Amino acid sequence: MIHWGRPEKERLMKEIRNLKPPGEEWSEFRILMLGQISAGKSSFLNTVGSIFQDRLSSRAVVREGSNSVTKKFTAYNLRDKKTGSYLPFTLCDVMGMEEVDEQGIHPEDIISAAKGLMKDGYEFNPVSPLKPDPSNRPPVTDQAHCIIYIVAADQLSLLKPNIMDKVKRVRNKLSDLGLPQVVLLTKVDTACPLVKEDLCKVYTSIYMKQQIEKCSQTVGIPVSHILPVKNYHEETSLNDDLDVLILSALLQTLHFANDHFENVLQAK
Ligand SMILES: Nc1nc2c(ncn2[C@@H]2O[C@H](COP(=O)(O)OP(=O)(O)O)[C@@H](O)[C@H]2O)c(=O)[nH]1
Ligand SMILES: [Mg+2]
Repeated sequence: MIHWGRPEKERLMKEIRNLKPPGEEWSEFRILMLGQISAGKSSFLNTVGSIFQDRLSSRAVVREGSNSVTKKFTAYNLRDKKTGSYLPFTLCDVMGMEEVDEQGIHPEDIISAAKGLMKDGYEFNPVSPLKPDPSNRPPVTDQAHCIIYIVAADQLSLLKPNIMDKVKRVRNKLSDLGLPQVVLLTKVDTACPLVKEDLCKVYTSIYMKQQIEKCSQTVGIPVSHILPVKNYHEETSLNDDLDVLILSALLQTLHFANDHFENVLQAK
């Protein structure tokens, strides 16, 4: 049974603000966001920020058009209005992936970012990836604990084969690092008119179910790791049901990150 509305939103917010990674070394979950440009990475970050600020907030630049605006590695810490403190996770935004090899984030840079080798503010160069210093052993706290692929639900059939090849290549390496991976399927409103009318139909719409299965096959990630969301994009105020959908996806992602911590701790 799925719950919607204000009480569920508050329950999810409480659960998220009280999360803490297991073990002594870590104080927060570090989540790396990847995706084709315009998939809604920056919008997702702003939506999460808005929910915890209780007002529309726009930390990352969202832009129309085809070129990636995000050119720097940026780790965002979001503040919780209720407690005044930072939330227990960091969302890392990177340059978008593009079809052409000389454009968009270089696959090697994705791996460097996941390993914690990239400094905040690092400027991406699509033709020349970061050359990590082999002696550099970044602290575990700088490493990513979960990867989010942001995929636009209305563009599933437009996912470029070359981008999918890049994703498969990095996916294998990220899996070798033991990192859990999820897909945030954004723009469910544009993909399905029924959902646009009533967001609560997102889990019951047959069309959405098919899209989730299609996404699972295309990206090679199990259906249980594909989380549908809608970001704020043209709204003028917050909406409880939209917030529930976003917070559910975020909480699920943080649970997967927590599982990763448990694996790392056990392997010690
Ligand atoms: N309808 C709708 N539009 C969205 C959603 N998420 C993002 N957008 C729009 O998609 C465009 C690209 O979003 P952006 O966050 O800049 O994508 P990025 O390149 O991945 O960072 C912008 O025009 C957003 O307003 C969504 O869930 N629904
Ligand atoms: Mg962006």
